[in-house]
Amino acid sequence: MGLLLSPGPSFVTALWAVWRAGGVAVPLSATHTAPELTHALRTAAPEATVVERDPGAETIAAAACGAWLGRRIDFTVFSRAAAAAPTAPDGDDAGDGDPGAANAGDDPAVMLFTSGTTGKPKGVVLSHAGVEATLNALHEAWRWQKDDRLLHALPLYHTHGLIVALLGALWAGASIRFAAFDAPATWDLLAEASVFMAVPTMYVRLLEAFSTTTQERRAGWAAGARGVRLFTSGSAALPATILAAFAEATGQTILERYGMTEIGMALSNPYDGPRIAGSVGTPLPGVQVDIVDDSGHPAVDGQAGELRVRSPQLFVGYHGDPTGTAASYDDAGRFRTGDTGVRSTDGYIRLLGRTSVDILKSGGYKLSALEIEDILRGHPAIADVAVIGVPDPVWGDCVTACVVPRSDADAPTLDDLRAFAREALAPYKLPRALRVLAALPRNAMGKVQKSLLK
Ligand code: MCA
Ligand code: AMP
Repeated sequence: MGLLLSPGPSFVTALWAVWRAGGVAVPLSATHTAPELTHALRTAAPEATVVERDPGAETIAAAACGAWLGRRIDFTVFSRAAAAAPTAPDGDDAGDGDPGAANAGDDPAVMLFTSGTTGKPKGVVLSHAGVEATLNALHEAWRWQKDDRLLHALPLYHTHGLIVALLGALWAGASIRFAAFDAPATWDLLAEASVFMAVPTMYVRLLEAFSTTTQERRAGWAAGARGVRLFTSGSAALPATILAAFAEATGQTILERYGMTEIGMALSNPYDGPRIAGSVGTPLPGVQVDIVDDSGHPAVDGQAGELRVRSPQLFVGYHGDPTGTAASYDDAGRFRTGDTGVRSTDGYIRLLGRTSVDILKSGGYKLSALEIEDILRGHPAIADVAVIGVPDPVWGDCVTACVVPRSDADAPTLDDLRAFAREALAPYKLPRALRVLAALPRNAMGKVQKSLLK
């Protein structure tokens, strides 16, 4: 069942209904274009999609539905009045009802789309048992409590917002305040929260707002943040400068952790004990993280290699792609993350980057350079194109299009490219920078040498 609903009680109600009915939830995003949504719907083939009565969501769903082989999608509308309902049931009532049809264990629970190195996003299927393993690991490691109050500002169609934050809180019977991220408003709301989870870009934005507001407001925000028991960061590298600046502003040391849609959460700095800047900590309970050198041998402490993971949290597979699923594991049955890291003698792991230059992270969203190139290549003034991620203090990677124009006189501008690609790509995938070149550097095999471009 597709869920095209913005974060809030309607989403939670629909998610629970799908699970109680024994279905698989496929959270979708209204920020995605009709072609992107069509790809997700075509891949997941849900029997129906729950759509909010919101002009944006309805229009986009209608476009995707129409383009999608005529398969019928039921538009079930949830009233905004449901927003008044509490998000977490009272502890004593939580077990009410017959779990009869509900699935569990190895049954698929959710399909989340994530970008890969081969172009269009892949549907990652997670089981109830896998999700439960993530929740149990984090519940213990981060000391979730029933009286926690989570300030939720993340999108719900990815692991971070859906599983780590939303389900993490509900698993503990805690309560949730949904509020779309907006730096000043988020600062104000922190005064009522005990837990806040974010991607690094959000902390950058919070600090920008902090440094540009009045002294009085700054004091109020700092006091509010001091009452929060846990700030976490993940989905992309948290710069050490941001960790330090946030600690100076609020007295709070952000807890950084590492995960991936396919593997759930693997590494975390400790709740008690030193949270080390630039480090993603040690394996969570039940998780094995090996670091393997280029020839497949275990790396020694201090030696860089690829992170390989064995964990009860691992995904069921890429939907409809058994070959891709099998290829994502090594011979020892460990998931190949594509992330490079190094373990120091104290057991903490630092991430050094990704093995593929074609995977970018912008504001915590994973992007495929190839997916963006495929669209830009259709621009009539472009003869050749390569997309790279250039390090950026706000976004992590700045999506940069390196373009060879068909003629100098006709070279496209950044605005042209963005306007052209906007039809097909979500706003966060659009290029933010443009370099016009006479030719792209290629090796003897004709492959673009992206490291040279960078
Ligand atoms: C928004 N824009 C972006 C991004 N977000 N551009 C590039 N990268 C982005 N991530 C665009 C907007 O469309 C807009 O474009 C312009 O930037 C300014 O928008 P603004 O309002 O300033 O941004 P925002 O809407 O506040 O969004 C920033 C954000 C958002 C809140 C940081 O990107 C976000 O929610 N990121 C979270 C991603 C996430 O949940 N990732 C988890 C993946 P224009 O000017 O054209 O209108 S799960 C994962 O990674 C694993 C499992 C893990 O470990 O967690
Ligand atoms: P996704 O495919 O959207 O689930 O993104 C997973 C990827 O996000 C990982 O493979 C890492 O490259 C990256 N990631 C997650 N957490 C961190 C972190 N704390 N530091 C650096 N990269 C991270």
